[in-house]
Amino acid sequence: MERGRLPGVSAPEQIVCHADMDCFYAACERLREPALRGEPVVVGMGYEPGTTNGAVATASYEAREFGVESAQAISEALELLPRKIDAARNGDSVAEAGFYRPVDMEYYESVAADVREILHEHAETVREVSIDEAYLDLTDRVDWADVEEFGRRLKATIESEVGVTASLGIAPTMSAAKVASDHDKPDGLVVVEPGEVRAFLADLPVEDVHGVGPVTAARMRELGIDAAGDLAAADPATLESEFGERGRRVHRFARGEDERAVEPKGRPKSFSRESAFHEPTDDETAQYDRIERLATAVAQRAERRDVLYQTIGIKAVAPPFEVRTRARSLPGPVADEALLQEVAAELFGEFAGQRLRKVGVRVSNLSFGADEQPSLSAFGGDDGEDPDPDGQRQRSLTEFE
Ligand code: DCP
Ligand code: MG
Repeated sequence: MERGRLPGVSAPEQIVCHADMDCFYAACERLREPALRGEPVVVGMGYEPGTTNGAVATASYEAREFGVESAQAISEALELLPRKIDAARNGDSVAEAGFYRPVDMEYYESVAADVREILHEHAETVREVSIDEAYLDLTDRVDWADVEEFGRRLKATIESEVGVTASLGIAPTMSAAKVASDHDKPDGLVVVEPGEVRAFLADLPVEDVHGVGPVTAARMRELGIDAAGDLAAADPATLESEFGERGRRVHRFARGEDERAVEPKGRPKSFSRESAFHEPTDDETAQYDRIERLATAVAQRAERRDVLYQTIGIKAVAPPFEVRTRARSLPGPVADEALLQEVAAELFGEFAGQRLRKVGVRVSNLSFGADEQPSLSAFGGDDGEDPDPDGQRQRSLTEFE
């Protein structure tokens, strides 16, 4: 049995959208300086003309065509670009040739805030990963048949209301959505439907798998693992002995297995699990059974995190997307699996026997135990994104529940 997966409860059926703005800092610069549109633009920090100080933060796609990439020395990057002005002849510095702009975080943050506002209008649950990147849980918003149209509209809204372009990946898991958004950049929209994830990934180079950094990829190549499909087919025990828990995780990602739910950043406000029936059903026994299993899963998750809960809620979704919720608060915080099951079943009673496509259990009003470790996200990392794919930093396993 896959860790974290309950018998009889399939992997949570999610529709996840990963949004990542294209050459974000450069796009922001172009927004306030339209003359830069269509031009190679390099954005970086710490550069003084005539010195080799400063590294590239990002570059427009036009600049990337000349070999400019982030983390390169700015002086080197500017050398690669064709000059609008022959800097040397005119006595102008390269920086004045019109392609370099210094980082202006305050301005980029304001543009990012506008983008975020739109993202939050398009999904109840949004996990912000970095200044230009977020995961959206679309599960209750759209159906697979409509996701492409949804994606087109979201992209068009960002472009018309903010003025930057986004690339979107829509997939049943966070890790696949991340790969999908990167797959057709810039201005991309890639939909990977359930059941297609493994085939979508199979021919991609192994470093495209979420969580595989350059160091890991190099070692994998030595082991004959070149493509994501090779990683998916590799022996998980071998991967674990080579790469530790990370090896098992990227193996799962390459197979399209990723149980993570899109959760907002920071300390969770709630824990929830939901599960769709294979087909909408009015079978009470099956419904109560599912509620009980979900309650168990939620209780165990809270227990692992050393969290008490005071409010218990359920959700019942009638086809197509009619979401109904009920909740009850207890007199004090508890961590009690049997009580959670009992209250969830009671609350569900109102909907039992109706034709439902999905049910869920949630606990909220949480109290965190003294042992609760701040997750890396408190330090700028995140479990959706992997800031350190080669595992130089210690990461908490709970982040990958
Ligand atoms: N950034 C940075 N240093 C890096 C990488 C990124 O300062 N090594 C900044 C500049 C980017 C922004 O973060 O504009 C977002 O990072 P992305 O990795 O999403 O890069 P871009 O948005 O620039 O390009 P892409 O179109 O590939 O997403
Ligand atoms: Mg980006």
